[in-house]
Amino acid sequence: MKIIHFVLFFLVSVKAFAQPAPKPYGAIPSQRQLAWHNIELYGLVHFTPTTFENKEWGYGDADPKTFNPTNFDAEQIVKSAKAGGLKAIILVAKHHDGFALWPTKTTEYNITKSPFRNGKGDLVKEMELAARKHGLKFGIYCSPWDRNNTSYGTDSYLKIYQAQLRELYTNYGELFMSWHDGANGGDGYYGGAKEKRSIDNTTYYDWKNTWQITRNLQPMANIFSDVGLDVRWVGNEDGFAADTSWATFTPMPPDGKNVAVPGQANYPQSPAGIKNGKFWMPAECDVPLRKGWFFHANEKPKSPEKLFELYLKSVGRGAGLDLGLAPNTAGIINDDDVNTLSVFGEILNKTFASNLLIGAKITASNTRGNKYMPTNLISENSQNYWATTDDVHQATLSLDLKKESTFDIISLQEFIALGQRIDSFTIDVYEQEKWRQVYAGASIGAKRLIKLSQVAKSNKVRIKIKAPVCIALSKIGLYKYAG
Ligand code: FUL
Repeated sequence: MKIIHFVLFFLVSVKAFAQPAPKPYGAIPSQRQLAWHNIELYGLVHFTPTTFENKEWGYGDADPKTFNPTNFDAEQIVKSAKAGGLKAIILVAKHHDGFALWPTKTTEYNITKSPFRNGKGDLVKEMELAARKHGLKFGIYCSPWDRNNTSYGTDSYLKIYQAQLRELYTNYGELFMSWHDGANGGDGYYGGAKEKRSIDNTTYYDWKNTWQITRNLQPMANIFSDVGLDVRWVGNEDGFAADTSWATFTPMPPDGKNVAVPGQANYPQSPAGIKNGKFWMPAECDVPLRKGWFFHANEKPKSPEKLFELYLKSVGRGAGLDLGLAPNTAGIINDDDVNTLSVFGEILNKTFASNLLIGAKITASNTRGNKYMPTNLISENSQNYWATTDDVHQATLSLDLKKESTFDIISLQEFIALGQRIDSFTIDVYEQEKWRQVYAGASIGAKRLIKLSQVAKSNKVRIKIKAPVCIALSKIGLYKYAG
């Protein structure tokens, strides 16, 4: 008898305390994508002869001597980015004008032919070292389209482009991203030919093999393009994803085409992603701080409030925010950009400095077991989460703040290592002795930031969640906008 009791007790204990983790649902992120999700906010630096020509797309004919910043300061650029809360920098090592900012062996059209550091400079290295010194990750954008190169349009150019990627992948440490643009072919200088060269972008860059170089040399670099492989373009350069956003996506050719490649993709679906899409392929929202990607003295930076709005509409919709930074002709970030970045950074810091739920009582209508308690939702440990039992696909979280608090931002994060599971939720706030629904949404994903239309004053919040499978929610937070 005793043994039977012991066995029963053991089985009950196992069920209560050692519930296995929920099974993953649909496409799930890789380790490199999970690392990217943690970064959330980063910058894209454009600084080439095009800056000195005051253009957005250099034709490829600028004399290398025009690249002559009087006061280039990689640390000033990185520190400005850091003040704005940016966690990483992507440098445009070569833009469409074809000018290489590093001493490449692949083309004469490079920084050693400019007065920069008396022809001995390597701007990619300077940016990499500055980024690492200040704790930012580093990534690279090398434009496939090259309006300077005489070989562009012929087979031999692919070898040049791939050799450039190899140089960049081997000499600048671990890269968090390799950024691949969709602008392909057109008119250019092309070694003096000054003509229009069209390429078939479905085959010309041999993306399958080209990206294999990335995988081999930089296994942690997230490949960004219109069609992933790791991060997809959101489909606009305005800095926002759709209100309902899925990290999953299935790249498909547009109507009348048969191959989905950078420059040709199912763009109408890019802002929202595709629910239950084939691949984990979250969106990146790239948007310049000013109007253009390159510096133009007559343009002004966006306001800190506008940046915060874009942050809510990108990072707050499970995407990344890639903010274009444009050094001026001196080679530094302009004062007004520095100012807007640092005010934005302060707003971010102050707003999210303390979660009003710390110390609150959090209960759930269902819990999977001891390891998955709702208290995990406010723990520091990102590996902890609250989950329901396999058969429970709807649950309510009750948040008792113990005292009346003022808030207008609610943050929700799924435990995305197990996929994007949740497909609807509502938020109610208890005010004047009754519940008021303040929000109804669909997707959550890596992070969902909800800004209430009016500030709530309440001591109780209720969140109802639904999913086609059991729920796995990682974190929740209540905050007050500090702008
Ligand atoms: C675009 C390019 O054509 C722009 O010049 C810029 O580099 C932007 C980030 O990507 O597609």
